[in-house]
Amino acid sequence: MERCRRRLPHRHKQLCSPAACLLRPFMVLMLLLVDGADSDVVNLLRGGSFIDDSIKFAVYPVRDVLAHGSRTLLPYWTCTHGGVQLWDTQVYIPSLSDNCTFIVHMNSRVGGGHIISTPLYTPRVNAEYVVSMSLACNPHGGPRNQSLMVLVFDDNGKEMQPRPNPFVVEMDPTSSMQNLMWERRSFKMLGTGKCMYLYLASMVKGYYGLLVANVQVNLVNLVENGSFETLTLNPTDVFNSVTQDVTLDGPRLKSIPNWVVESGKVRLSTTGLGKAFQAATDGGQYMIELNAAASAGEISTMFVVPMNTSISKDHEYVLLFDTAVNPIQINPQTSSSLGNANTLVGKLGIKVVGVQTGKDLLDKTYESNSTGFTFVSVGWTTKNYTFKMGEDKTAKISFRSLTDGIDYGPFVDNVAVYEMKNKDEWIKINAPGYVPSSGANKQMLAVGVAERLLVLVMTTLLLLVFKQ
Ligand SMILES: *[C@@H]1O[C@H](CO)[C@@H](O)[C@H](O)[C@H]1NC(C)=O
Ligand SMILES: *[C@@H]1O[C@H](CO)[C@@H](O)[C@H](O)[C@H]1NC(C)=O
Ligand SMILES: *[C@@H]1O[C@H](CO)[C@@H](O)[C@H](O)[C@H]1NC(C)=O
Ligand SMILES: *[C@@H]1O[C@H](CO)[C@@H](O)[C@H](O)[C@H]1NC(C)=O
Ligand SMILES: *[C@@H]1O[C@H](CO)[C@@H](O)[C@H](O)[C@H]1NC(C)=O
Ligand SMILES: CC(=O)N[C@H]1CO[C@H](CO)[C@@H](O)[C@@H]1O
Repeated sequence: MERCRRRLPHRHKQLCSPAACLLRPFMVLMLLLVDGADSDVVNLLRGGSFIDDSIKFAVYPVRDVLAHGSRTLLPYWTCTHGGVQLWDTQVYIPSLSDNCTFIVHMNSRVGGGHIISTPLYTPRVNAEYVVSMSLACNPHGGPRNQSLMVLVFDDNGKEMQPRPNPFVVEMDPTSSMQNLMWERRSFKMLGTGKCMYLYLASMVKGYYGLLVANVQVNLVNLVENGSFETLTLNPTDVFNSVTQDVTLDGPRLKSIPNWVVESGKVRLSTTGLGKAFQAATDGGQYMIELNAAASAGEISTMFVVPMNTSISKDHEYVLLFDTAVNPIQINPQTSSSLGNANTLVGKLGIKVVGVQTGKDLLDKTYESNSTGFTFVSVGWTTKNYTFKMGEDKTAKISFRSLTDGIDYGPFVDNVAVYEMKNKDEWIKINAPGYVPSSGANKQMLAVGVAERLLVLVMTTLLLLVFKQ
């Protein structure tokens, strides 16, 4: 959000539609208040699960959040048209993968509702992001086929292109309150590096419509398990109960799926509150330290360019990862000439090698140090490097500590690779042409300027209320 805050006033100087000018003070205020997640790998959408612990479903497990009534209590989202309802997942059982989320019923007694998200920041310009959500038909009734339109707006109220086809869900007669038949639906969009909003509009008339849960926006990452969150440790690899880490070595070890310890030794450390170190921007539970047991280590992974994604071999790819240096250990022999015994200098070698050609596609070093950092504030930095795949369709990424003979060194977490799309080309390929799927509820969707204005003002007010 830091970047949202800096960008907005600057942008509006150059391009100022009447609505945007009016909204500017609200927008800036709102962005100052939102401290949403800013990592590339985790869900970028705040409040996508509609969770609000302050809401108690005491009487009847349906909460109206009619836009034009007094009870506009949809957490983080704003209802701008018609009405929606917030449902209790104790009564309406969510799918197993959507643990403990609230559910939004997109219709109410006044018909279909429209809701808009809080500002969403996709930091990577022209990277693909997936917008996904769980949908189910209302088990109590409604039309056989129910549809939901999802639009993406920028902060000037301009709709992002191409417009995705509406999601159409067919009623499953076996679906019930205890066993809702959820379907995961998604579409892709390009990152803009600016603030955007998701707009969900029910296209079903009447009281009964679609249920929505667990809305997510994630970067399309070509690296699998880039956050080291999935582990298959050997029974002999036990986390030390004090330091909360385990040393891994040898290419034969498959402790971290999709990763290999190429040489030396590395440490798998726990991250998060009460763990060995502060979590990286993924907020995950594990990270890798590239030194352990007096040895510099190297890890690697492979990624494949998906079919049909790269049209030109000149396309650029971006490697992202979080890094820092172990801040807790005192290593006088590696500290600077300044004589600060607490400073550890970590030097990281980063390489991407094309598998087909054997060429180095990227070869960099990055040096940083632990000055001023502690285990609860390790100074995580997200680095980005751009490279081209050329003729290669597969590549190997490796991270290596260049400081040998010591126990502690650079950290790596949250590794991601994405392709920088050519925007015009991408829009052409992905434009579905607006063809409503068979059975879609045909209803004109008009999202006027006034409505957008209302959305932003209401979002601002809601945030102010939430922050009290
Ligand atoms: C669901 O989430 C809650 C808290 O968010 C947690 O306590 C519980 O263990 C989770 N259940 C499953 C099955 O993951
Ligand atoms: C790639 O494109 C070709 C031709 O357009 C198509 O036949 C094929 O199904 C596509 N593959 C994928 C994985 O989308
Ligand atoms: C540590 O890093 C800071 C910021 O990059 C730099 O100013 C300082 O000189 C570095 N110290 C050492 C000992 O390398
Ligand atoms: C990429 O890294 C450079 C410096 O290495 C930095 O100036 C730039 O802001 C970064 N870009 C993004 C999008 O993170
Ligand atoms: C619902 O959609 C399916 C395809 O998803 C279509 O075959 C069917 O005819 C539609 N039913 C109605 C009642 O519109
Ligand atoms: C977060 C992530 O990418 N996890 C993956 C780690 O690797 C396993 C095994 O390939 C996948 O199943 C996970 O999805």
